[in-house]
Amino acid sequence: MKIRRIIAAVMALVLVGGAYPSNAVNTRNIGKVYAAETAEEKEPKFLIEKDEYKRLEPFSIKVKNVDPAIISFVEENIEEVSKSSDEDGNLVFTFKARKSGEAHLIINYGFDGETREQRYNFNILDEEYTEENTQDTNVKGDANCDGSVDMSDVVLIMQALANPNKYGVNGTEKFHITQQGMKNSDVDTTVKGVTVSDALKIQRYLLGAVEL
Ligand SMILES: [Ca+2]
Repeated sequence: MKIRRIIAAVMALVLVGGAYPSNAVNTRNIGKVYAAETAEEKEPKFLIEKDEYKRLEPFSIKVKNVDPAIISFVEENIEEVSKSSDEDGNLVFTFKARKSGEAHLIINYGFDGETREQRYNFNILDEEYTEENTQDTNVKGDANCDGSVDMSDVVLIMQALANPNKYGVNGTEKFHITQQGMKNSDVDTTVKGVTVSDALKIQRYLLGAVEL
């Protein structure tokens, strides 16, 4: 009886000892691989197409695995214009740069209980208006260089005078006045340079009161 019990105990030990450790190893290995894949899958990802854009050309940054509620941006010469998401589950933030030169973006986000940041530098190129404007016409009063004289020329002159940062020769707005436009606008020869009197003279011309 005693011997049988000892044999049974030894058999049990062998069975348990043989089977248990290999099972444990298998489980641990599978667990490790699984955990590693999942961790990488869940890492925040930032996708940027290129780091050089033209001024006012919209560009997007795709963000994956970041809670949209805990993401914020520090923007320098850059502004967020829209936020959406694509079919792959990425958050898509669209930006625009105001001026040519350097632009910087710092993305602050929360992950794994800590605050992280991701920095990007962009090179913003000047938009090439010259190509469109090579057909610049030498028409008196044609401030916007579209080949004809109408109220929009008067409006552009007034805008360029009132807000040169936006509508002056080096203005930030897409349809700012050009060098040629300034030359065309200078229709009142009694006053030097482009002034309100040029805008008024063009208005009088449109009414048929004067020649340019
Ligand atoms: Ca015009």
